[in-house]
Amino acid sequence: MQETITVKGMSCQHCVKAVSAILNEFAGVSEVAIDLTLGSVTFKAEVAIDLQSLGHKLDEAGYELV
Ligand SMILES: [Cu+2]
Repeated sequence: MQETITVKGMSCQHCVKAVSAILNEFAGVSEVAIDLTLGSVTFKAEVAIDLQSLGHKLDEAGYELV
């Protein structure tokens, strides 16, 4: 399934890489695409990912899952 989330705090390609890397830590996630202007992160997930865990990891990296 395709999912789209909104992440606050991304401002450059470094952020794109960092957030992509976090998403890719989750099993079954692929095709992560990030729109910096919108702050949107779109990805495919074979299984539902744990949004609480994702939010925690993003928080640790200095971003916020909205
Ligand atoms: Cu950045």
